[in-house]
Amino acid sequence: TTPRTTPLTAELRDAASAALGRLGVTLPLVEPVETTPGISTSSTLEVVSPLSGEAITTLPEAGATDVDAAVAAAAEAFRAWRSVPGPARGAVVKRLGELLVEHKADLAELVTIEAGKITSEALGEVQEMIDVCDLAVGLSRTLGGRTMPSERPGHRLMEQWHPLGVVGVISAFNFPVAVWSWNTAIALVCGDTVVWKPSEKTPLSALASNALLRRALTEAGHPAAVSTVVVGGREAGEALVADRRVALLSATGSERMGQQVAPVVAARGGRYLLELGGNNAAVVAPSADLDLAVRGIVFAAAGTAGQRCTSLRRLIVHSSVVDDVVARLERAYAGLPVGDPRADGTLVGPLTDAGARERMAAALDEARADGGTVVVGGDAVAVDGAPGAAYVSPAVVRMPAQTGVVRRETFAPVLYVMAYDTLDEAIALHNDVPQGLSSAIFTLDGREAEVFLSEAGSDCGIVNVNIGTSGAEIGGAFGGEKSTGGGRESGSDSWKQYMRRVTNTVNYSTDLPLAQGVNFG
Ligand code: UN1
Repeated sequence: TTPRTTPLTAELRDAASAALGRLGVTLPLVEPVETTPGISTSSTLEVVSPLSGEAITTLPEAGATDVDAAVAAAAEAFRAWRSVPGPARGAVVKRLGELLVEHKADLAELVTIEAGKITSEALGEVQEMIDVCDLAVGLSRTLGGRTMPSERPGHRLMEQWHPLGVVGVISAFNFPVAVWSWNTAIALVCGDTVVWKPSEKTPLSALASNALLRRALTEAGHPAAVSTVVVGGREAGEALVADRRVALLSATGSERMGQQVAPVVAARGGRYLLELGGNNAAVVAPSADLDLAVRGIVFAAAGTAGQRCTSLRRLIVHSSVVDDVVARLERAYAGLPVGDPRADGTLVGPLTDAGARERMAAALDEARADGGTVVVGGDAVAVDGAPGAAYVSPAVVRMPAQTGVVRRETFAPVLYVMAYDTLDEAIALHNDVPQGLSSAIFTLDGREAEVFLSEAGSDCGIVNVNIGTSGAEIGGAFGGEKSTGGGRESGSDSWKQYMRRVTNTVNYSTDLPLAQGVNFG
C-alpha cells in the first residue's frame, strides 16, 4: 500500500504519538485508510494537523449514546464528589497543576500539532492552565457566602454555595486546552463533575489533558468519572446540550453555535455560559505612544494567525496619525515570519483549514468591493512540504467606513483600519458591532482613557488601556456582552456560575416573628 500522506504528516504523527506516550496516553496513531467514495465513515473522526493539512490519524467518534453514558457516570460521580471537602478537591487540582508543569512541553507540542500555534503561544496556553489551577486551589479554601443582618430578632440570614452538578464543556479548536481548564479547575473545586466535548479538530490535546486530570483523581482515590472527554462532532455536542442532567453548559465557539445552544438549554431549565465571537477593536488616539501601540496591535491582530476570540480585528485611528500608523503596520507586517509554527522565529502559523483561508479571501474581496484597500498581506503562503496546509500572510485593510464585512467576525488575521476625528465618534464606531468581547485604547491622555473605560465608553466585557485586546490573564473574569454571550469564565467571581446559592434563615429565638411585620393569627 502506498502511504497516503506526505513525509511532514508522518513526522507529525510520530511526534504526536511520542508526546501522547510521555503523557501516559496509550493510543496507537495509525495512518488513516483510504475510504471508498460514497461509503459513510461517520463513526470515525479524522484528526487533521493544520501544519500539513492532512489527517494524521483517525479516532472512533462518540455519538449520543456515548454522551448519555458519560453524563450518567458524571452524575453518579457527582454524588460522592460534592461531599468531598473543598480543600481536598483543591488538592486534586493542585496535583493537576503539578502534572501540567511536568508535561508542559509535551502538551504544548500536541497543541501546536492540532491547533497550529507557534511553540511560545502553545507553551503560554499550557501556562494558562497552570495559572488557573493555582487560582482554583486558592478558591477551594475561600469559596463562601455572606451573612446578612436579619430584620427579625434571634434570626440569622445567610447564604451557602453548594455544588451544582454535571458541567458540560464544549470548547473550540483555537484554545483547545486552556478553555477546558478554566471551566474544569473551577468546576472541580466547586464540587461539580465535568463532561467535555472538545473541538473535533483537537481531540488528542483533549485526551492528553484529561489523562493528566484522571491521574490526579485516581491517585487520590477519587473516581475517574469526575472528568470525562467525549471525542465527537455535532451529534455528541447536541446530546450534551440537550441532556437534562447537565446543570451548566459552558460553550465556546461561533455566534451561530451559541444561538443554537442557548434556547435548548434554556428550554430544559439549565444554565448556560457562552463565550462566542469577538470582533474586537482598538482606538488609537493622537497622544498614543505609537511604538508601543504598533507592537501591541501586531501581536493582537496577527498573533495566533488571528484565531483568538480576543484577536484584534478593527483599528479606529485618529485622522492625524492614521497614515503614520498604517505605514508602521505595513512595515511590521511585511517582516512577519509565516510558516511552520515549530520553527524558531516563526510568528504566524497556519490557519486551521482551507475553509478558513477561503473565508479570509472572501472577506478581503468583500472589503475591496466596499471601497477598502488591502495595504499589506492577504496572500496564500506556500510552505515547503505542506501543499495541503492553509498558511496566509496577515492583512491590513484600509476601510472608508465600517461596512458589513467589518461588522462580522472573520476568524483569520485581517485588520480593518478606519479613521476618526472625535472620541465620541470613535466610541460610536467601536460599539456599533453585534459582538462585545474585548477592546482597547492606546492613549496617554488620562481623561480619554477614563471615558473609554466608563459606562459611556466601550461596551465590551474586557476593556484595556495601552495593551492590545488579546492575552488576558486568568485572574480576571473573561467574557463579553451582546452576541458574545454574556458569560464570564476564569477569574474574579466567575466561580459563582458553577455553584448554586442557597439562602438560609435560621430562627434561634423562642418566638416566631414574620417578615415584613405580617400578623397571622
Ligand atoms: C479564546 O480565544 O477563546 O485573552 C480565549 C486571551 C486568552 C484566551 C483567549 N487568554 O487571548
